[in-house]
Amino acid sequence: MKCRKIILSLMLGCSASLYAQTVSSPAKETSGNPIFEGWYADPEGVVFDGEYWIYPTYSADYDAQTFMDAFSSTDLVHWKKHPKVIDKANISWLRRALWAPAVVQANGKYYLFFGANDIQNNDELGGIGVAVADNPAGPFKDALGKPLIDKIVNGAQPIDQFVFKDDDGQYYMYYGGWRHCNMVKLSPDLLSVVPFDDGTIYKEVTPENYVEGPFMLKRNGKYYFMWSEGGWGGPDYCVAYAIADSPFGPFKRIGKILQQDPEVATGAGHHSVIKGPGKDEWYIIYHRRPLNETGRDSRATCIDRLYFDENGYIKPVKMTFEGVKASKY
Ligand code: FUB
Repeated sequence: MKCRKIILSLMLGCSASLYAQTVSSPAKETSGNPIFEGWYADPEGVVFDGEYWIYPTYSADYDAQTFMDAFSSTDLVHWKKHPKVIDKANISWLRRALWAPAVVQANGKYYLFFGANDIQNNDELGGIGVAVADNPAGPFKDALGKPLIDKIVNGAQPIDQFVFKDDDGQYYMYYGGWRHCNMVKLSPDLLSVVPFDDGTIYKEVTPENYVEGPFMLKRNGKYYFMWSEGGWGGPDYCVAYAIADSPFGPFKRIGKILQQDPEVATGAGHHSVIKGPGKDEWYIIYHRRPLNETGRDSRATCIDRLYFDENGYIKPVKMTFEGVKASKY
Protein backbone atom coordinates (compact mmCIF):
# COMPACT_ATOMS: atom_id res chain seq x y z
CA MET A 1 0.00 0.00 0.00
CA LYS A 2 2.82 2.36 0.98
CA CYS A 3 4.55 1.54 -2.30
CA ARG A 4 1.35 2.38 -4.31
CA LYS A 5 1.12 5.73 -2.54
CA ILE A 6 4.68 6.56 -3.46
CA ILE A 7 4.07 5.70 -7.15
CA LEU A 8 0.88 7.77 -7.19
CA SER A 9 2.54 10.82 -5.68
CA LEU A 10 5.46 10.46 -8.13
CA MET A 11 2.99 10.36 -11.05
CA LEU A 12 1.12 13.40 -9.75
CA GLY A 13 4.37 15.27 -9.24
CA CYS A 14 5.49 14.41 -12.75
CA SER A 15 2.25 15.51 -14.44
CA ALA A 16 2.24 18.68 -12.34
CA SER A 17 5.70 19.56 -13.53
CA LEU A 18 4.71 18.80 -17.13
CA TYR A 19 1.71 21.11 -16.69
CA ALA A 20 3.96 23.78 -15.21
CA GLN A 21 6.22 23.53 -18.26
CA THR A 22 3.26 23.86 -20.61
CA VAL A 23 1.86 26.97 -18.99
CA SER A 24 5.20 28.66 -18.44
CA SER A 25 6.34 28.27 -22.10
CA PRO A 26 3.34 28.96 -24.35
CA ALA A 27 3.54 27.94 -27.98
CA LYS A 28 5.58 30.35 -30.10
CA GLU A 29 3.22 32.63 -32.01
CA THR A 30 5.71 34.45 -34.19
CA SER A 31 9.11 33.62 -35.61
CA GLY A 32 10.93 36.25 -33.56
CA ASN A 33 13.89 38.11 -35.05
CA PRO A 34 16.57 36.93 -35.61
CA ILE A 35 14.90 33.74 -36.78
CA PHE A 36 17.68 31.43 -35.62
CA GLU A 37 20.77 31.68 -33.46
CA GLY A 38 24.21 32.50 -34.76
CA TRP A 39 25.76 34.99 -37.18
CA TYR A 40 24.33 34.32 -40.62
CA ALA A 41 24.17 36.73 -43.58
CA ASP A 42 22.98 37.00 -47.21
CA PRO A 43 19.97 34.70 -46.63
CA GLU A 44 18.44 33.07 -49.69
CA GLY A 45 14.84 32.12 -48.89
CA VAL A 46 13.10 29.60 -51.12
CA VAL A 47 10.03 27.36 -51.03
CA PHE A 48 10.50 23.75 -52.08
CA ASP A 49 7.37 21.58 -52.23
CA GLY A 50 5.55 23.71 -49.66
CA GLU A 51 8.47 23.82 -47.24
CA TYR A 52 10.40 27.02 -46.50
CA TRP A 53 14.18 26.92 -46.70
CA ILE A 54 16.83 29.51 -45.88
CA TYR A 55 20.40 29.21 -47.09
CA PRO A 56 22.65 31.89 -45.54
CA THR A 57 26.36 32.71 -45.56
CA TYR A 58 28.10 31.67 -42.36
CA SER A 59 29.19 35.12 -41.18
CA ALA A 60 32.73 34.90 -39.81
CA ASP A 61 36.38 35.46 -40.77
CA TYR A 62 36.85 34.67 -44.45
CA ASP A 63 39.17 31.77 -43.66
CA ALA A 64 36.45 30.18 -41.50
CA GLN A 65 33.83 30.46 -44.26
CA THR A 66 34.31 27.00 -45.72
CA PHE A 67 30.79 25.57 -45.26
CA MET A 68 27.15 26.57 -45.22
CA ASP A 69 24.31 25.54 -42.91
CA ALA A 70 20.68 25.60 -44.05
CA PHE A 71 17.40 25.99 -42.15
CA SER A 72 13.95 24.61 -42.97
CA SER A 73 10.45 25.27 -41.67
CA THR A 74 6.91 24.22 -42.45
CA ASP A 75 5.35 27.35 -40.91
CA LEU A 76 7.96 30.20 -40.88
CA VAL A 77 7.93 30.14 -37.05
CA HIS A 78 9.78 26.93 -36.15
CA TRP A 79 13.10 26.39 -37.90
CA LYS A 80 15.27 23.29 -38.10
CA LYS A 81 19.00 23.58 -38.67
CA HIS A 82 20.71 21.40 -41.28
CA PRO A 83 24.43 21.66 -40.55
CA LYS A 84 26.97 21.82 -43.36
CA VAL A 85 24.76 21.21 -46.39
CA ILE A 86 27.82 22.19 -48.41
CA ASP A 87 31.38 21.90 -47.25
CA LYS A 88 34.98 22.45 -48.39
CA ALA A 89 35.40 18.66 -48.74
CA ASN A 90 33.11 18.80 -51.80
CA ILE A 91 34.63 21.83 -53.57
CA SER A 92 38.26 21.20 -54.52
CA TRP A 93 39.00 24.82 -55.50
CA LEU A 94 37.42 26.52 -52.46
CA ARG A 95 39.93 28.21 -50.14
CA ARG A 96 37.77 30.66 -48.18
CA ALA A 97 34.89 33.16 -48.33
CA LEU A 98 32.08 30.80 -49.31
CA TRP A 99 29.37 33.41 -49.85
CA ALA A 100 25.77 34.20 -50.67
CA PRO A 101 24.07 31.01 -51.90
CA ALA A 102 21.34 30.96 -54.55
CA VAL A 103 19.41 27.70 -54.60
CA VAL A 104 16.97 26.38 -57.21
CA GLN A 105 15.04 23.16 -57.74
CA ALA A 106 15.25 21.99 -61.35
CA ASN A 107 15.61 18.82 -63.39
CA GLY A 108 14.66 16.72 -60.35
CA LYS A 109 17.66 18.09 -58.42
CA TYR A 110 18.73 21.04 -56.28
CA TYR A 111 21.38 23.47 -57.51
CA LEU A 112 23.31 25.65 -55.06
CA PHE A 113 25.23 28.51 -56.69
CA PHE A 114 27.90 30.05 -54.49
CA GLY A 115 30.68 32.62 -54.51
CA ALA A 116 34.10 31.45 -53.42
CA ASN A 117 37.51 32.87 -52.57
CA ASP A 118 36.65 36.62 -52.88
CA ILE A 119 38.94 37.02 -55.90
CA GLN A 120 40.57 40.44 -56.36
CA ASN A 121 41.93 39.98 -59.89
CA ASN A 122 41.76 37.61 -62.86
CA ASP A 123 44.90 35.72 -61.83
CA GLU A 124 43.27 34.32 -58.69
CA LEU A 125 41.30 31.08 -58.74
CA GLY A 126 37.70 31.55 -57.63
CA GLY A 127 34.39 33.14 -58.54
CA ILE A 128 30.90 31.69 -58.88
CA GLY A 129 30.46 27.93 -58.69
CA VAL A 130 27.56 25.51 -58.76
CA ALA A 131 26.95 22.44 -56.61
CA VAL A 132 24.20 19.84 -57.02
CA ALA A 133 22.29 17.59 -54.60
CA ASP A 134 19.34 15.22 -54.66
CA ASN A 135 17.95 16.74 -51.47
CA PRO A 136 17.54 20.36 -50.30
CA ALA A 137 19.55 19.43 -47.19
CA GLY A 138 22.44 18.30 -49.37
CA PRO A 139 25.09 17.14 -49.41
CA PHE A 140 25.76 19.59 -52.27
CA LYS A 141 28.73 18.60 -54.42
CA ASP A 142 30.60 20.88 -56.80
CA ALA A 143 29.33 20.00 -60.27
CA LEU A 144 32.15 21.39 -62.44
CA GLY A 145 35.42 21.03 -60.53
CA LYS A 146 36.04 24.71 -61.34
CA PRO A 147 34.12 28.00 -61.22
CA LEU A 148 31.26 28.66 -63.62
CA ILE A 149 32.30 32.33 -63.80
CA ASP A 150 35.90 33.02 -62.84
CA LYS A 151 36.69 36.43 -64.31
CA ILE A 152 35.93 40.05 -63.51
CA VAL A 153 33.73 41.17 -66.43
CA ASN A 154 32.41 44.74 -66.82
CA GLY A 155 34.01 45.53 -63.46
CA ALA A 156 31.77 43.07 -61.59
CA GLN A 157 33.44 40.88 -58.99
CA PRO A 158 32.03 37.35 -59.54
CA ILE A 159 30.02 37.04 -56.30
CA ASP A 160 26.42 37.44 -55.10
CA GLN A 161 24.64 35.49 -57.84
CA PHE A 162 20.89 35.15 -57.95
CA VAL A 163 19.20 32.69 -60.31
CA PHE A 164 15.81 33.72 -61.72
CA LYS A 165 13.46 31.53 -63.73
CA ASP A 166 11.19 33.44 -66.09
CA ASP A 167 7.70 32.24 -66.99
CA ASP A 168 8.96 30.76 -70.28
CA GLY A 169 11.27 28.43 -68.31
CA GLN A 170 14.48 30.34 -69.12
CA TYR A 171 16.95 30.73 -66.25
CA TYR A 172 18.99 33.93 -65.93
CA MET A 173 21.69 34.66 -63.40
CA TYR A 174 22.24 38.18 -62.07
CA TYR A 175 25.44 38.67 -60.15
CA GLY A 176 28.19 41.05 -59.18
CA GLY A 177 29.98 42.97 -56.49
CA TRP A 178 32.09 46.12 -56.70
CA ARG A 179 29.12 48.26 -57.85
CA HIS A 180 28.57 46.39 -61.12
CA CYS A 181 25.82 43.92 -61.98
CA ASN A 182 25.87 41.54 -64.94
CA MET A 183 23.27 39.11 -66.17
CA VAL A 184 23.93 35.87 -68.04
CA LYS A 185 21.71 33.21 -69.57
CA LEU A 186 22.00 29.67 -68.19
CA SER A 187 21.74 26.41 -70.12
CA PRO A 188 18.78 24.13 -69.26
CA ASP A 189 21.04 21.89 -67.13
CA LEU A 190 22.14 25.04 -65.24
CA LEU A 191 25.78 24.04 -65.54
CA SER A 192 26.92 26.48 -68.21
CA VAL A 193 26.45 30.00 -69.50
CA VAL A 194 25.06 30.32 -73.04
CA PRO A 195 24.96 33.34 -75.39
CA PHE A 196 21.95 35.64 -75.59
CA ASP A 197 20.17 35.94 -78.95
CA ASP A 198 22.53 38.78 -79.95
CA GLY A 199 25.58 36.57 -79.33
CA THR A 200 26.77 38.33 -76.19
CA ILE A 201 27.47 36.40 -73.00
CA TYR A 202 27.49 39.14 -70.35
CA LYS A 203 25.06 42.04 -70.21
CA GLU A 204 25.71 44.79 -67.70
CA VAL A 205 22.42 45.85 -66.07
CA THR A 206 23.76 47.96 -63.17
CA PRO A 207 21.16 50.33 -61.68
CA GLU A 208 22.01 53.65 -60.03
CA ASN A 209 23.61 53.22 -56.56
CA TYR A 210 23.92 49.43 -56.99
CA VAL A 211 26.63 47.81 -54.84
CA GLU A 212 25.88 44.04 -54.69
CA GLY A 213 23.29 41.39 -53.71
CA PRO A 214 20.90 41.41 -56.72
CA PHE A 215 17.48 39.77 -56.45
CA MET A 216 14.59 39.45 -58.92
CA LEU A 217 10.93 38.52 -58.58
CA LYS A 218 8.04 38.69 -61.00
CA ARG A 219 4.57 39.84 -59.94
CA ASN A 220 1.61 40.66 -62.18
CA GLY A 221 3.86 40.58 -65.26
CA LYS A 222 6.35 43.13 -63.87
CA TYR A 223 9.98 42.43 -63.03
CA TYR A 224 11.00 43.69 -59.59
CA PHE A 225 14.76 44.00 -59.45
CA MET A 226 16.32 44.66 -56.05
CA TRP A 227 19.85 45.11 -54.77
CA SER A 228 21.94 46.23 -51.79
CA GLU A 229 23.56 49.65 -51.45
CA GLY A 230 26.17 51.02 -49.01
CA GLY A 231 28.93 49.07 -47.29
CA TRP A 232 27.97 45.72 -45.79
CA GLY A 233 30.38 46.16 -42.86
CA GLY A 234 28.70 49.38 -41.71
CA PRO A 235 25.34 50.70 -40.52
CA ASP A 236 24.06 52.23 -43.78
CA TYR A 237 23.77 49.01 -45.77
CA CYS A 238 20.28 48.94 -47.31
CA VAL A 239 18.09 47.59 -50.12
CA ALA A 240 16.62 49.50 -53.09
CA TYR A 241 14.59 48.43 -56.12
CA ALA A 242 13.39 49.07 -59.66
CA ILE A 243 10.45 47.82 -61.72
CA ALA A 244 10.87 46.79 -65.35
CA ASP A 245 8.84 45.27 -68.17
CA SER A 246 11.58 42.83 -69.13
CA PRO A 247 14.21 40.72 -67.34
CA PHE A 248 16.83 42.80 -69.19
CA GLY A 249 15.67 46.07 -67.65
CA PRO A 250 16.25 48.95 -67.84
CA PHE A 251 16.25 48.99 -64.05
CA LYS A 252 15.46 52.56 -63.08
CA ARG A 253 15.93 53.01 -59.35
CA ILE A 254 12.70 53.83 -57.49
CA GLY A 255 13.94 54.03 -53.90
CA LYS A 256 14.93 52.20 -50.74
CA ILE A 257 12.72 49.51 -49.25
CA LEU A 258 14.86 48.32 -46.32
CA GLN A 259 17.29 50.28 -44.18
CA GLN A 260 18.54 50.71 -40.62
CA ASP A 261 16.11 51.74 -37.89
CA PRO A 262 17.59 53.34 -34.74
CA GLU A 263 14.98 51.49 -32.67
CA VAL A 264 15.70 48.05 -34.12
CA ALA A 265 18.97 47.37 -35.97
CA THR A 266 21.58 48.70 -38.39
CA GLY A 267 23.18 47.34 -41.58
CA ALA A 268 19.99 45.77 -42.99
CA GLY A 269 20.55 44.31 -46.44
CA HIS A 270 21.43 41.44 -48.78
CA HIS A 271 17.92 40.08 -48.85
CA SER A 272 15.64 37.69 -50.69
CA VAL A 273 11.86 37.53 -50.98
CA ILE A 274 9.56 34.52 -50.75
CA LYS A 275 5.89 34.17 -51.50
CA GLY A 276 3.58 32.63 -48.93
CA PRO A 277 0.48 30.58 -49.73
CA GLY A 278 -1.86 33.60 -49.73
CA LYS A 279 -2.76 35.46 -52.93
CA ASP A 280 -0.39 38.38 -52.34
CA GLU A 281 1.53 37.20 -49.27
CA TRP A 282 5.23 38.13 -49.38
CA TYR A 283 8.10 37.95 -46.92
CA ILE A 284 11.51 39.61 -47.00
CA ILE A 285 14.41 37.67 -45.52
CA TYR A 286 17.53 39.73 -44.84
CA HIS A 287 20.41 40.18 -42.47
CA ARG A 288 20.86 43.02 -39.99
CA ARG A 289 23.20 43.99 -37.19
CA PRO A 290 21.88 44.24 -33.61
CA LEU A 291 22.06 47.76 -32.15
CA ASN A 292 24.67 46.75 -29.57
CA GLU A 293 27.01 45.28 -32.23
CA THR A 294 29.47 46.96 -34.57
CA GLY A 295 31.54 43.98 -35.73
CA ARG A 296 31.68 43.42 -39.50
CA ASP A 297 30.50 39.83 -39.20
CA SER A 298 27.84 40.36 -36.52
CA ARG A 299 24.99 39.82 -38.94
CA ALA A 300 21.80 37.95 -38.08
CA THR A 301 19.10 36.58 -40.36
CA CYS A 302 15.62 38.06 -39.95
CA ILE A 303 12.20 37.92 -41.62
CA ASP A 304 9.44 40.50 -41.96
CA ARG A 305 6.40 41.09 -44.14
CA LEU A 306 6.80 42.82 -47.50
CA TYR A 307 3.79 44.63 -48.93
CA PHE A 308 2.96 46.12 -52.31
CA ASP A 309 0.71 49.17 -52.54
CA GLU A 310 -2.32 49.47 -54.83
CA ASN A 311 -0.11 50.82 -57.64
CA GLY A 312 2.34 47.94 -57.45
CA TYR A 313 5.10 49.80 -55.62
CA ILE A 314 6.87 48.13 -52.69
CA LYS A 315 6.13 49.74 -49.34
CA PRO A 316 9.11 50.45 -47.03
CA VAL A 317 9.69 47.40 -44.80
CA LYS A 318 9.11 47.78 -41.07
CA MET A 319 11.78 45.76 -39.29
CA THR A 320 10.47 44.05 -36.16
CA PHE A 321 11.65 41.97 -33.23
CA GLU A 322 8.51 39.81 -33.45
CA GLY A 323 9.08 38.53 -36.97
CA VAL A 324 6.12 36.90 -38.68
CA LYS A 325 3.14 34.71 -37.80
CA ALA A 326 2.80 31.09 -38.83
CA SER A 327 1.81 30.47 -42.45
CA LYS A 328 1.63 26.93 -43.84
CA TYR A 329 1.30 25.88 -47.44
O1 FUB B 1 28.75 37.86 -46.75
C1 FUB B 1 29.76 38.23 -47.64
C2 FUB B 1 29.40 39.42 -48.45
O2 FUB B 1 28.82 40.40 -47.64
C3 FUB B 1 28.35 39.20 -49.49
O3 FUB B 1 28.78 38.55 -50.62
C4 FUB B 1 27.96 40.58 -49.73
O4 FUB B 1 26.78 40.73 -50.45
C5 FUB B 1 27.83 41.09 -48.32
O5 FUB B 1 26.58 40.80 -47.76
